[in-house]
Amino acid sequence: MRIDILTLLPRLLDGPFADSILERAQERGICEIHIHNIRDYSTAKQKQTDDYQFGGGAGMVMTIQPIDDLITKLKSERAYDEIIYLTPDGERLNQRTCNTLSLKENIILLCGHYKGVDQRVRDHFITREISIGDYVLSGGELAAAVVVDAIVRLIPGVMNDETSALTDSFQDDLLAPPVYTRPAEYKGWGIPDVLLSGHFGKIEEWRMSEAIKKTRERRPDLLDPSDRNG
Ligand code: 6GU
Repeated sequence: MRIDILTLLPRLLDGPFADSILERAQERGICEIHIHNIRDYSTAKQKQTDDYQFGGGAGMVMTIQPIDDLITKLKSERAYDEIIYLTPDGERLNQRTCNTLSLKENIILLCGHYKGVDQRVRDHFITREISIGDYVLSGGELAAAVVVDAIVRLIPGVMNDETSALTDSFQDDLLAPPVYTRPAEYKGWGIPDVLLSGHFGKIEEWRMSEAIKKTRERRPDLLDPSDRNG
């Protein structure tokens, strides 16, 4: 999988892909992440990338030209499955969307800033718009990092058994049960006896019932099939 991220603030994305699972995925050649500075493609004299909005009002709008040139160049080099705009008014990201995106070959993530991009960019280039939740970030970069992390870890070969995606919260529409590790007693705080029983069937039964209990308490919406998001 190849992911191209288009941003005005490339330094914000220096850190998130350099460690752990995302680092390993790139080292293993399972995924390539390319960060592009939109400013490099501006033909304006001061390399401007934004302008005042027509009709007036506070806040700058990202202009079409540098984004068009960058996207057009990338599309001339390979076919893209999705060109995604990260925006708080997009569809809310969920595990189902992550599973779908993890199967794609090439995707572009466009990070918005200020008041966002000129609507014509959205109308003519963007195939999908994604939000990572109901709150406002100062730009799409951190959202892009979230999307990349959530999808790359699902690509076969990225995770080993220990970090298997199969037991994640949400993968089966349930929150994950509690986990414990050594020591079995710490400052008098014990752990559920069943986990020390060695009885695999009973342990699985306990985990499932804890998962259902936690989901019912915290996210009853996940248990209602009519209310599944996506
Ligand atoms: Cl994708 N962008 C911004 N700026 N804020 C957000 C978001 C995205 N998702 C939630 N809040």
